[in-house]
Amino acid sequence: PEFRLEAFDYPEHLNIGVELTDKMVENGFGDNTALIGNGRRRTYKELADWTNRLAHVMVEDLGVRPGNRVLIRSANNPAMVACWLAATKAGAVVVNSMPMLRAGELAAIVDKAQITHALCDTRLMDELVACAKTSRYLTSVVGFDGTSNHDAELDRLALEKPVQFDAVQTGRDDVALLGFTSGTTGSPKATMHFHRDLMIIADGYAREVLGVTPDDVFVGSPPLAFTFGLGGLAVFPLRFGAAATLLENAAPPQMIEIIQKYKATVCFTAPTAYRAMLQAMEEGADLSSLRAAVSAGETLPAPVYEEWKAKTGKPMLDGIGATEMLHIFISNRFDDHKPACTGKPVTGYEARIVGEDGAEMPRGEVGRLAVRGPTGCRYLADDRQAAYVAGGWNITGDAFWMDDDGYLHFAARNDDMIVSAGYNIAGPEVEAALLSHPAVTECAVIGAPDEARGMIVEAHVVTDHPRDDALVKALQEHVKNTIAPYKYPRRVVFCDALPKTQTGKIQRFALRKT
Ligand code: 3SK
Repeated sequence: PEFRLEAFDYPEHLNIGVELTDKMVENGFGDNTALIGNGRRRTYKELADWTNRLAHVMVEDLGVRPGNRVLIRSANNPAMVACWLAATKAGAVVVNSMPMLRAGELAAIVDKAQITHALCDTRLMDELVACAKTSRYLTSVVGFDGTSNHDAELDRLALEKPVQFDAVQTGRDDVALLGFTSGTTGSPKATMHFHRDLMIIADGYAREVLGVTPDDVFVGSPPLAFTFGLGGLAVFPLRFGAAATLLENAAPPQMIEIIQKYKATVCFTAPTAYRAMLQAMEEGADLSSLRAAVSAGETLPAPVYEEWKAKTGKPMLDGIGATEMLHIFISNRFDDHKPACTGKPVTGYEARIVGEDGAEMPRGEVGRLAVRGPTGCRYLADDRQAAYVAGGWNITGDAFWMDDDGYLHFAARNDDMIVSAGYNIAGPEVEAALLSHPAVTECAVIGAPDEARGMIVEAHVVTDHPRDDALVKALQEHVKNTIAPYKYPRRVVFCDALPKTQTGKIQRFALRKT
């Protein structure tokens, strides 16, 4: 579909829950499949009815009022999407939370967002109940059946309700969502997103870059609690009458099975999963239905990009987003892409590279990526707003450089830059070199203190090969032969797994502490 900037000109009253369900039915998509999960398909009409019944319960039985903050705790499944849409119809501000959070982590979110109501998959109740016991805000915790058998309190109450609901007339600039940052560093921050922001990411990125149509079937791994997942696996398909497959366990074998079964066309995941898919293709998996492979959340190593292109004939769409901006703001395009390059800003967004003093850097020089656009950046009650936002620009934690043609290239997260004997070494570049060695399954590169050089490059490597000195030597030689030799890892540490956030980002800071 054609992309038009004026698509961002939304009516004063806008409710994202209504837009993605009842409006879709009104626009003729009622019989299209909206959600696939727990072995069932649900049409847009069924989703509209389901969310309207749930919204009745929220208002009439749970006492949810416009502006109340409602927490949803679940793995990715249709019931979680239904609860999210229903809560927005009831005018609530939703916080989607990661299913694995413990009571203490939930308490920090509940306090920060002043959450009064929580909707929880009954299989995940214990930690939330423990959190509610000591909370001064959270007064209502209700269970729903994440397996979609409608066998929990919320579902039973909903069955009694009508399928029509007069949604709260929210304004386009009313807050709809609080996105908590995944916290690779420091304590989590909450970012505020309006109803219109959720439309913009669909009408901008998903329409312009992906060209979503009602024939698309989406699959992916990011949790819905992470805005990457909420956009890619709920907002984008539902905005265009397409179908979303939702997987509670979205490990590569499960995604591959779903891609083959439902002929999925658009995939959102991280490079590690794409590596597993490439391996599965070698072993005969047919992933030819995929027309768009979106990679974000982690640096896309050039070998993965190249191999994907060679095997599928299509580019992998590398992009960078942030919870602060809601979704992807810089991306490659199908007809405009380069290896080891993140692409150009999505329409509506601007990017520039700034130095420590905030001044713009010359082309080709590495600095901090600053971005501004219609979906951010607004922290909820956080003193760090001043440190991260200047003149409307969100100063990200990523080091990038811009080439002469305006393409943006990732260098490192600011704290992943290693200064060794006067050399600036970008950890991800060394990681990409290591990943091109067949013995390396996953790796993370950090700077380790060293008396002589200030810092040395230290690689943490997951491998299924024998972990011996011969492999260390082979990896070091491989890096020296792939990139400038001074960047080779002087220390190689083998490990069983890398520490990761719940959104799948490698926690290099945790390795620095070991
Ligand atoms: O790149 C990311 O980490 C990200 C964060 C939020 C939303 C989307 C993306 C890709």
